[in-house]
Amino acid sequence: MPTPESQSPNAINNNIRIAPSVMCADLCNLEKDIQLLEKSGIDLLHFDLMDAHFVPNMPIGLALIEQLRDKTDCEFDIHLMVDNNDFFVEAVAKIGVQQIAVHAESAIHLDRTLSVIEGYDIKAGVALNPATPLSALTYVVDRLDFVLIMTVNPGFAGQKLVPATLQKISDCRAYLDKQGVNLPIEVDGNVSFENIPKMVAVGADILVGGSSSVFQKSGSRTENVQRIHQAISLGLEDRGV
Ligand code: S6P
Ligand code: MG
Repeated sequence: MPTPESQSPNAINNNIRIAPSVMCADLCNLEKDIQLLEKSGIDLLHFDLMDAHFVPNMPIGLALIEQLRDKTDCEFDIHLMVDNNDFFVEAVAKIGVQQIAVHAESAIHLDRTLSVIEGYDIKAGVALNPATPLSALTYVVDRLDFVLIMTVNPGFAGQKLVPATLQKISDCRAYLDKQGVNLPIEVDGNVSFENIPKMVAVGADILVGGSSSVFQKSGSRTENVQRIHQAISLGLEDRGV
């Protein structure tokens, strides 16, 4: 049996996973930055795919994701912020990714799109904007492998948490419990050292780390990931774990 010292920090931290947001990385030295992150003990890489239409930004594209696929063994977590979900699902599925979230607000045929993702044997998630009610999950919950709660309005890094989203994470956990499904809740937006304990305490499982944590300029990548683990431990204490 592994001793606590030989376990990964994530095993110790109740399998709360850290997903650095690649759009916040050093894009001119990305391969090096990703290698640094891998050594720091992160769990998956979060890619924000935007089309400058559903959201007014376009930080990274398909070619970049494809080239990075050969450079790391990390799981790829794709967050689609696009109008044409089906086009991007096909494209990233061909590259080889492990999970994809589509926004309920942009997916006109949400059930079909989720079943296409499932057909590729990729984990499927629904992303919800801060103002979108949890009822958007009602008729698709059986198709889901995770839920992505946006804690800022999508499109940009460096924003402040939308305060009501903390209650929303808690409500989402209660909703999933009531449905009898134990899905991970991913949180994305201002997942800062200060906000992580509160998010974890109310039920967050996958933390997208951006400019306010993993990539915060005051610390190295390794120091920042260690601070995240400390913040997770605080949140788990509050959760009673
Ligand atoms: C925003 C995007 C996010 C950001 C991340 C940035 O639309 O989905 O993944 O990259 O939230 O983190 P931070 O700490 O700068 O808010
Ligand atoms: Mg994102």
